[in-house]
Amino acid sequence: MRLIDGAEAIRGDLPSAATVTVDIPLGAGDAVGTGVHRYSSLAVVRERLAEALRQLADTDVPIVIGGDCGVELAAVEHAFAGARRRGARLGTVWFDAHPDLNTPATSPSAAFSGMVLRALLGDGADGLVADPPLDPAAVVLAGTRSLDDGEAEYLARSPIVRVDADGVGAGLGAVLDPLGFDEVYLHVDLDVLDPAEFGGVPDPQPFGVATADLTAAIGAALAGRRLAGAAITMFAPPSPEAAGEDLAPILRILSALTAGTR
Ligand SMILES: [Mn+2]
Repeated sequence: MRLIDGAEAIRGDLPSAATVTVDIPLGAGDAVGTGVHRYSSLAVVRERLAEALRQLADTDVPIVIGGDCGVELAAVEHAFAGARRRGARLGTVWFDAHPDLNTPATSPSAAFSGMVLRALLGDGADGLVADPPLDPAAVVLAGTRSLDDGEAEYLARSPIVRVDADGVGAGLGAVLDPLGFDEVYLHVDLDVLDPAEFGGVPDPQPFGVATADLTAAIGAALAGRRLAGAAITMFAPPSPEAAGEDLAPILRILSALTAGTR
């Protein structure tokens, strides 16, 4: 429920003419034997978000406001399909304290939010995986610092590029330049930020990124690369007062992202 409060708080500061609301099922949903908690609801969310994104013009750059990271399945697939149509090479930058690389078999929680990047790479429950999958060599993890065992094992044999929290800043451009992306998708889980600067997330992790460094990194990612899409996820304020305090950094992040849409 806090994630709903968070999304509503952000919506209050967005221009209504440029905002589309995607209703999600209110029921908890069922795992239907997949090992993914709330699978049936997640499948509906994916479908509804994909449909809302299909209504946009090819030149529109959607910024999806979560919700948890699970929204990224439809959001990144949409950006990837657009980049393919444009003949552009798309890179995905995952600003997140967690890599979200579990499968139903490795996940300690069965929460899809911790599996969504792996699902985008093609591994996961039928009906909740990207087809075609992303190329792992076109994925950059930025600010990741909390890995489950299965995720660490997967990363050890994956070409995914990793940038530590200390490396998230204007220097991200130097990491991205040799990778040759024409366009980028920017995933921003707010828990990439340091808890001292931002508290309103369900699973805060110490030693995170300063807001100023994150906005500098977004600017660097968008220097010479088109923004194909973005998302801001995991805003879960414990109270309306706390939501008000956390809105300032969120608006700075949104502003850095939308600078790439102009
Ligand atoms: Mn996270």
